[in-house]
Amino acid sequence: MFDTITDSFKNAIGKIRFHDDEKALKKATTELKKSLLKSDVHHKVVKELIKTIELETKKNGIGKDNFLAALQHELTRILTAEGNQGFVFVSRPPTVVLMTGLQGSGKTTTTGKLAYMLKEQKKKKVLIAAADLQRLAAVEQLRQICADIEVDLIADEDSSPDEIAKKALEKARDEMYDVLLIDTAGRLAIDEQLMGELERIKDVARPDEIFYVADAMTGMDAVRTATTFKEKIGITGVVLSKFDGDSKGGVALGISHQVGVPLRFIGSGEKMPDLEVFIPERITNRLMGAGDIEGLAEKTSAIIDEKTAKRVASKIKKGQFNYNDFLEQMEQMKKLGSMKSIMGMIPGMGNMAKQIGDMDLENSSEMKAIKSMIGSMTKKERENPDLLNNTRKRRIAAGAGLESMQVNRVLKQFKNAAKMAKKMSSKGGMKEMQKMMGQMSDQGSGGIPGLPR
Ligand SMILES: Nc1nc2c(ncn2[C@@H]2O[C@H](COP(=O)(O)OP(=O)(O)OP(=O)(O)O)[C@@H](O)[C@H]2O)c(=O)[nH]1
Ligand SMILES: [Mg+2]
Repeated sequence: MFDTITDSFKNAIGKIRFHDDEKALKKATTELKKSLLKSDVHHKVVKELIKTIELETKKNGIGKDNFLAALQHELTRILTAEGNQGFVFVSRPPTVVLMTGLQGSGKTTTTGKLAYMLKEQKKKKVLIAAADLQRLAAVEQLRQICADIEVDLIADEDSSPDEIAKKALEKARDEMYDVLLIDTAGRLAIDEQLMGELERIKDVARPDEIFYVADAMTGMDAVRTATTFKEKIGITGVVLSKFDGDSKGGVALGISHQVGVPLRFIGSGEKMPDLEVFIPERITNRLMGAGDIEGLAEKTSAIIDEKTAKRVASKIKKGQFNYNDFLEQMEQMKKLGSMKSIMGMIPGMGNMAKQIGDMDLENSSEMKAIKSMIGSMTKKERENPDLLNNTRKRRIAAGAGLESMQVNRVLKQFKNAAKMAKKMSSKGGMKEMQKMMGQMSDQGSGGIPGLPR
């Protein structure tokens, strides 16, 4: 997320020294301007941003620190719009959210992602209402999503959308749900019929929030349609979906400021964990290459429980990390979402995130081979792979559809990895790790050994 923009910020910052003159400042802001425009940030937003940064830096004295401070300050200002940030719960539950947007923008997927986030990270009881009766398979799609994430659904193909909304609200109140998310039908374009339907749902559901889900890949259209929705039915938040497909990313920078409604979440993939909270200060840090430790901690703490983490750490230290632990860790990793978005949150790892790209660790051929291999092993063998003799190795290879050689290679790799992890977890191990990371980023685009690019 924001790789290109973060890079261009680095370039601009590099043009100005600790103490410098107006010419250098001009160079830096020109560079900034050029790259922001190239990233599709709206020209009016860019102009405003540059002008303020120049003024502020001059006022405080031209130099790197003041330039950075001005950039940080101005970015946060542009990213902030009046209203709530993140997900806000009302004091008397349920918090009711109406999900709106054009056809195919990602409403249903985002509804599922939000429910998943609230359930997993905030431990909330969530109800989803299927108020989309336009598209034939819409209810079925939502049913599938709800089954996957184990969230309750209220649906009834024979009722009108506003009747469903009414029933859902009653159910949510009676059964003490914390949150009710109402998924609605999309239209190809903004028309009276759609707005009428949304108005009727709004009247009965009295939502605390109305989210507009915009497809990031539609660029400036996302800004235009969000503005129309704001004027016609009054939205309180924007969610940018499919941000993973928008390599430039500039729309996210300008949209809150342009629409006058805060951007609340960003969809960064097709899977349920692929939703990021958009908090301006944190995004500014990320844009300036400082990562987002707060966001990372929030994401991981709810998913990786401390007890398991400690148990695994102690096993690693003792060199006892085995295939059962490995499978368990892989399951937990899945809940964190895409590797790329996680890497981007770690300070200094932005570059690596770019190299990893859209690699799907879970579905990579290596991971598939390892998984099917582990599947063919007995519980005892998973705990202690040294038990495997050649006959068993051949059997396992046959069971997993692999060559014996491949099985041997994976076993060896795993053993080495466990050894390495043991070493790292010892005193001074972390230092070595940092040294290694340092060397890797010095290589620039040299890539990570062993990882496909
Ligand atoms: N890559 C990517 N795909 C997404 C994201 N969000 C949604 N999609 C995909 O976009 C397509 C449409 O998503 P839906 O959630 O069905 O969209 P919708 O707005 O509910 O569509 P209608 O109900 O037909 O109006 C699906 O194939 C989703 O998997 C995202 O953040 N990233
Ligand atoms: Mg839908």
